[in-house]
Amino acid sequence: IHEPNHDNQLLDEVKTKIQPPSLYKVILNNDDYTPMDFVIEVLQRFFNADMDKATQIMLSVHHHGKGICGIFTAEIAETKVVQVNTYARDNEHPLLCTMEKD
Ligand code: TYC
Repeated sequence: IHEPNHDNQLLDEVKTKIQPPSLYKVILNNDDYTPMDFVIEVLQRFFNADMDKATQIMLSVHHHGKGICGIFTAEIAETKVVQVNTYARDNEHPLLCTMEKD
């Protein structure tokens, strides 16, 4: 005899165990001191933006206070944040990169 309830119970168990990873927005925050050219370089170096896209994002952050550089899984997002903040501090700029759950 076919017992669909048992099939559904198994499917529900699989669905509770297999979940796609949570995603995180990596955010650049505006400040009054970091040169625009440096922000553009960061976007090209760490987020593979071309000159046009990097300029767009930089100007959006400059005008609106924050901007999304990319959306990544947790480990990649955390790595981007550390790399950008380390690079900014090494170059003595206050540029701040953060992440938030998507
Ligand atoms: N506001 C900065 C300036 O006028 C430029 C800037 C843009 C700084 C984006 C940070 O995330 C940033 N030089």
